[in-house]
Amino acid sequence: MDVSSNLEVSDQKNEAGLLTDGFHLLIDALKLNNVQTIYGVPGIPITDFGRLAQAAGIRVLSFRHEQNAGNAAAIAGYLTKKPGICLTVSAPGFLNGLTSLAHATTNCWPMILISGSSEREVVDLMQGDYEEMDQLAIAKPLCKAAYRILHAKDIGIGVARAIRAAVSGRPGGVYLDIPGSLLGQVMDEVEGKKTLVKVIDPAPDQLPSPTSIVRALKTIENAKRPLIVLGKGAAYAQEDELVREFVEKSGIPFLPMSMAKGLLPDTHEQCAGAARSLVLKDSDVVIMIGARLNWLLSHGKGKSWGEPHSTKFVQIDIEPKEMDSNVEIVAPIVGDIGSCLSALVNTMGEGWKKPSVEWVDAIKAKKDTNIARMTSKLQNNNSPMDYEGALGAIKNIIKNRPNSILVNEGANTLDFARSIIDMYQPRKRLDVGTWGVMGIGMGSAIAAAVETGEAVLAVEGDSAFGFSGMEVETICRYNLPVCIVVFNNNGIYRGTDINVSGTKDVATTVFVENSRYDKMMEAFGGIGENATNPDELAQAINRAMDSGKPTLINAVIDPHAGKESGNIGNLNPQSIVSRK
Ligand code: ADP
Ligand code: TZD
Ligand code: MG
Repeated sequence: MDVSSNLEVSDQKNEAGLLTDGFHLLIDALKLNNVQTIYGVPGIPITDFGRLAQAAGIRVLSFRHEQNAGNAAAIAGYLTKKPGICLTVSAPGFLNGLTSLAHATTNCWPMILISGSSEREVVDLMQGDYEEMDQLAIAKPLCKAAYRILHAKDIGIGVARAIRAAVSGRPGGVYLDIPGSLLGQVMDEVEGKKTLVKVIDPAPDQLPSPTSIVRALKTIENAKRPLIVLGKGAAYAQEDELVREFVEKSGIPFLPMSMAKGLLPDTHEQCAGAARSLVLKDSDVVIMIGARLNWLLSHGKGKSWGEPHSTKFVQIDIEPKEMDSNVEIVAPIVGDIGSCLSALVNTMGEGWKKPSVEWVDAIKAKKDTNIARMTSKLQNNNSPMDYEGALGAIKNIIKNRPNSILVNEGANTLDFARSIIDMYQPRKRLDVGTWGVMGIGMGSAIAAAVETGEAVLAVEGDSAFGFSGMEVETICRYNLPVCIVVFNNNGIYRGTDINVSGTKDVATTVFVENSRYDKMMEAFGGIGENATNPDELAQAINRAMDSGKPTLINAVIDPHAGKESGNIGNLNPQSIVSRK
């Protein structure tokens, strides 16, 4: 199908007047709802749709693999509070995008995966159509909602449903199935226009019950060692000033989860990030704000929570089912974070008693000790680099460039960076999220640059980078201000593992020694650099970020420096039979 023929459709007339078609109705429906960017990969049956959307003023960014386009859409949803849109072809393209749709859903980010699909009549009789697959059925268990549009007159309502499902309540991923034949369906243009729906108030405020606010404040008032945990739901909500007001008015120390770092600066005097183990173990009342008591918080129980002493939980979440998911929540507050926090702040009153000096001082002492212990390690200029030296350099860069967005994935590269690099502004740290998924790197970096216009620094393990590395071409093609630093330790966790079988294959975690990832960027016209010590690394990053040119720095990391699975090695099952 050639694009000019479709462009002409809307100029064709029937007896009643001008005609439109599925292509144009879908574009009009998206534009009416302020969709500005589509992330995808072209092919049958959506190639012309992408062309026409681009012609109609939507920014359509083509990727090299749908999973990366999907990860871009997912993080766009997180950054903007509007559904990120990913567009794919049928069966294999759809499946490639599905991983990121499930990732968006798991992380509570709004995203819509729009996939073309084959002829319904043929698919349902399993007659072997081109890329035949019952995509709707497959998507359903992996996302928040899944819809299929069969008639051009339903495109408006279908798009509206998808948008509302993605952003209302707990946000998540939505699948929208677009059979190829739908795009070609023709209808009267005026009638078609009438079918479009602009979603009004897509994510309405959800006010907490006044009783829940009073109950929560009573629990907090009686606490001896209270703690606030800020999660990425709080960052997503974009109620940054209210978060600050509640934290500062209450005087309660706060612990940011990974992607909530910077919601308040990590250098804020109430930040307990550098005393994480202590505050989890010793706190008696914990106020969860947009964070779940999942594996990342040891499910709210056990030794790290100081058991046998029991912690009481207050929880603010928009999803009622989240309450009591792992442990009893003594004071559930169900509502959106803005409404809940403003109710709390307004009900607290002026004479609010701040936490005891002993609690605040104990945290401060622990922070000071931990920070002092790290300081000299972060200043080393070793070659090859260790994680502390390399990340010490990057810590200073983010301090001087707090607007930039930090993308981060890997194992050691992730865990060390999370604890070493302070963040100063909300939604500037984008990482592997709830699943700890490798491969979010380049999709996140691209969407971050596109959606915010800020410079992006992607700190990537060499394995992690490999999952989306081909998108360096995409970064060069769109000339995005992305600087990638590959922490090259020759492998997964470490580059020193040995294959004990004696065959010639290297161990399962080991990559080609001394690779030069920087050459990949040069292949597409970007800038490649090789850094062997922290000073060189800092200079190369600063050059890249000053220039705004696509850059990849191969950072040579000591292959002995990492640990198995970074900080979460304890999650590995152990065989009782030792390796020979
Ligand atoms: P983290 O990984 O940072 O701990 P999670 O992803 O586990 O954070 O938790 C985020 C939580 O925030 C989810 O339970 C989600 O329902 C909740 N949430 C998302 N947006 C809002 C909002 N606007 N208001 C209240 N809760 C929200
Ligand atoms: N596949 C996917 C999609 N997600 C995963 N998390 C993994 C595999 C398993 N995995 C991790 O959890 S971290 C990691 C893998 C493969 C890579 C770690 O190596 P790295 O980082 O080079 O990125 P370090 O610095 O060498 O530890
Ligand atoms: Mg590595």
